[in-house]
Amino acid sequence: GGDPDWWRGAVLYQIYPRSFQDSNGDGIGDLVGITQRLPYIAALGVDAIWISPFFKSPMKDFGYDVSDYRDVDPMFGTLADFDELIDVAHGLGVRVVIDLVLSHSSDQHAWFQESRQSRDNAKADWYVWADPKPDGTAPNNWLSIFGGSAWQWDPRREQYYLHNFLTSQPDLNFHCPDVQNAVLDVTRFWLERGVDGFRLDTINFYVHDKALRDNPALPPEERNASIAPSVNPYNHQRHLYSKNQPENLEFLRRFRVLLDEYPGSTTVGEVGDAQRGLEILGEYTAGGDLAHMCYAFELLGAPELTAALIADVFARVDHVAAEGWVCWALSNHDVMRHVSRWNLSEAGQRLMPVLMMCLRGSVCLYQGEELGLEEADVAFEDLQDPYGIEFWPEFKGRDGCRTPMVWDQSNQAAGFSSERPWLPVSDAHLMQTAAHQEGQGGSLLEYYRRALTLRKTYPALVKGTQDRLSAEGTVLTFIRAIAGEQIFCAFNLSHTPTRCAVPAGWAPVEADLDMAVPVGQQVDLGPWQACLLRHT
Ligand code: TEU
Ligand code: CA
Repeated sequence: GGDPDWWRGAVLYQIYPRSFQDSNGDGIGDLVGITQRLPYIAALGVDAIWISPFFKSPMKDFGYDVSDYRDVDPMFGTLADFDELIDVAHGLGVRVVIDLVLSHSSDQHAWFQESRQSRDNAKADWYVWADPKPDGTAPNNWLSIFGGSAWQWDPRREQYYLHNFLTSQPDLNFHCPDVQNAVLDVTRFWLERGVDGFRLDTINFYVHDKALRDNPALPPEERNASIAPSVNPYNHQRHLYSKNQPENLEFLRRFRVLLDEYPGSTTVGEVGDAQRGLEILGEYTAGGDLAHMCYAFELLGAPELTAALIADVFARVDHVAAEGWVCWALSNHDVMRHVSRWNLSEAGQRLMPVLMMCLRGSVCLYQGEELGLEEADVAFEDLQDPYGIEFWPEFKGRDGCRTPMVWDQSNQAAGFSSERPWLPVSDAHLMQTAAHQEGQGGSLLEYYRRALTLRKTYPALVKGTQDRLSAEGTVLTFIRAIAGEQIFCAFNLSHTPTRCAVPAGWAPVEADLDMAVPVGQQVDLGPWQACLLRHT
């Protein structure tokens, strides 16, 4: 029920289920644990949760390798647990978005097991199979994000199969109509169970070039200088043919037709593309018949957060996605937590939720960011992420942002589990538990709650336009506007106090968020301070 357009400007809370709450003492978070913590999430004031994959999986990529799309992994619970989770969430006014990993499955999926049997079985074309070159080597030069060739030899079929990620994550062949139909059936299965939408993993990888043309090398000037080829050669190739094919849009159109049968359902497409991310995002969300929104990597990936960077990103988004919709995030389960990435001061940490709540677009918060958690230091012996193990020590992998939530001080696992957690709880997190911060007006948790309330109070911040974007020195300013309401927003994204011009006669918004108050047509902004003014 409710507003079918709820997702536009919504705030989603991302849950990494392994690390949120363990309910049965096996050291691994689960669905019952999430359900137990839903009141906490509802009290944050978010509109929805996005739960990272909980489907049946051999867990080679911790659930992003699905072996049965229609069942819950026993580690996480049962379908009945999921139904209960949805009921409780909906009762609390929280919508539920699940994470569909359709671009590839696990090599343990029955579809792949059948496909690899022969070249002429019923599912022979469900994955991307190709003959070797005459010298026996891989069909082309495509690389896997997780290291090495994107092709794996299969001795039974005597062919290679494509895997853009781990060798245990074979890519489904979206050129095959049966594959499209099968994943749409999976999608309907979950819509029928009552989910409100999907985060779609790696949607720009669905379709590959049928001719299997080689990807060109990336010219040196376009390479990310911080990533040496020895660390990950993937970043030195332009992925022209292994992803972002025009047929992706045709599939997304079919996907959208299905979703439109369920009013109020939504999609957040993940388009990871270091080179053309925003352009692709624009293409994939334009026109109202593709993805509802796409997830932007620009803020997640930024090594430094500056006024100029945000102004530039927004200028580019405006141009490419006039009809589309963006979903922003500062942290997630794949990148270093932003407090560490940007080495934020306390004031800087507090400004982040205010900034996010003022941006045009939807927003994903990642579990624990509301507590101010830093990236955990995970020792090599404790590493779980195959991506980290492959590239250690140049790249330490993704475990540092996946350590358990810290709830209270009831035990060494900070209330996450009664037993030893699958990844160690970070000592540095122990003084930042939810229990510590709950009800403390000065805590970051309460700050997040008030920032979310701010967004709900002013409709311009949710669905309004974003005009007059400007970056001057360290100050970012813009105006959010909707019929009958305008909000002027200014942010000092630095440690240095500064002054900025403000519109005359506008009143400060009502919010207890340490904001600067102007004198006349000027405001003095302290380190990492905001000023928000409204005009009706
Ligand atoms: O991530 C896709 C992915 O690898 C990008 O986020 C990548 O980091 C980016 O494109 C770099 O440019 C998704 C999931 O979020 C991740 O956890 C999975 O491991 C991956 O897909 C494979 O399913
Ligand atoms: Ca458990």
